[in-house]
Amino acid sequence: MSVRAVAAVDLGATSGRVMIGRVGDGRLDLELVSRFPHGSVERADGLHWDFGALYENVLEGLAEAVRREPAIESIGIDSWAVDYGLIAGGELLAEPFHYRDERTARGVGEVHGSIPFPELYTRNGLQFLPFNTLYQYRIDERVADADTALLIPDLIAFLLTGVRAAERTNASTTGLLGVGDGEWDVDLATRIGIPTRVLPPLLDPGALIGSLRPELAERIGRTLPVVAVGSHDTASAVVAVPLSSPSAAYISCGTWGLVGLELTEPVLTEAAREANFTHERGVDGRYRFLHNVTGLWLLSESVRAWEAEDGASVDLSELLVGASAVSHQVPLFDANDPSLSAPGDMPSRIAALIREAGAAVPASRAAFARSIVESIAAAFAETVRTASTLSGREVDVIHLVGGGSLNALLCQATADRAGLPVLAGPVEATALGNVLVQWRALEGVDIELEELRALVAATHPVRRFDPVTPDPGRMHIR
Ligand code: LRH
Repeated sequence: MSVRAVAAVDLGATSGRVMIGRVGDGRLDLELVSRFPHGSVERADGLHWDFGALYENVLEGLAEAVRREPAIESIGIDSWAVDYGLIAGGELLAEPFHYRDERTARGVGEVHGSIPFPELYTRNGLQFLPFNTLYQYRIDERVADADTALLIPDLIAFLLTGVRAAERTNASTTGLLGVGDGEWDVDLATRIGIPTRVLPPLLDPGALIGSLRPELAERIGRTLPVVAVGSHDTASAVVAVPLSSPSAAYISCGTWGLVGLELTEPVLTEAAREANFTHERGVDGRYRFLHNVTGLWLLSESVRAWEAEDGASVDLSELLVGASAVSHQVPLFDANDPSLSAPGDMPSRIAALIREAGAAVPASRAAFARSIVESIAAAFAETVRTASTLSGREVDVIHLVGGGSLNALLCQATADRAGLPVLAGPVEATALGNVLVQWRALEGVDIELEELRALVAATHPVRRFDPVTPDPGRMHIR
């Protein structure tokens, strides 16, 4: 077995990157080629993604990757879920909306008017999130003009190759896939008025999407295949969680904290529905049985507001050092409160929640940040407990991967509140999962996810946080 090189395009909600992955002979590593900020832009009709800039950055990153590593054999793309572009006659009809745009509430009312949520849940197994794609499609007038709707990674793959396809892990976040068979639920789409012609053929991770169009091959420097990976970033991240047993829970923590278990069968109980647990499709037909907890978004939006207030940059790591040193009680708030979901003045909104609960708002930014971290950790711990109860699995360890794994305060607080060890890392789980699935496809042999995870475990040591008995004086539980 020799070492193979691939390019991974990994797009999060606040930044994107292109990486070179090298795998084989016991090796699994990443080289960062480019990292670019991106995010929301306010337009006359609401909140969008600056897709034009994003796509340009992807092309530039890929060209640079091929310059640095001419042996690259394929490209894989993953991004945040649910958002899409509409295509008519080969052209993108309009800039994709951002899922945090508040227009989606109307779609929820209309869809649930046709199909009550309990019925929806038995069909698609998806937790209620007001931005699930089906609610967005329902109120998007441009869908009527489109011949195809493509989620963001599929849209980029289409622009690169000309091939229209829907990768299954991400397609499951539309709410239009059957939870049991993983196929488009054509009857559901029809009942809520979504023309089935816009739903492209489904592909599994590992399948070939197509080859770079000639003009792009020229710009990027080589003709390369684009291979489907777990194109939902969380699906790729879960591939690279070094889960050692079914009793291990995971938290993929970036903007969101995706907290749950990997299952081979769905748990479509009333209790799971009421706890709002989702069944997103994982790589190799696994289920990602999880719940969305608001993650680092609360910190990044607070920092953004403080920077605007100060007219100067605020260093998050310094803030977290200060937060770690706070030894007095901090109030907790519900990290998933809907008032915290749109971009805006996060510290004021959080302060309002704390006041409503009758507690005193922390006086310093350090204590405020501590309050945020403890509230996220409390929600993480609670969600792990719920996942365990709903699935009947006793959880004995929590893997925390993604950007949040670098936040030692968050990892320790999660361990303390869950009363379980937290194994932190890899920080780049998503890109690693993307690279591993491409590598497996190139090798063309059956390799179990467990074997891929063993390679992650061998090459990316985790940092362990054991729970310490909480000091009751320091904690202030809701
Ligand atoms: C994380 C994520 C998450 C979705 C949200 C829209 O990046 O993909 O899994 O729920 O973004």
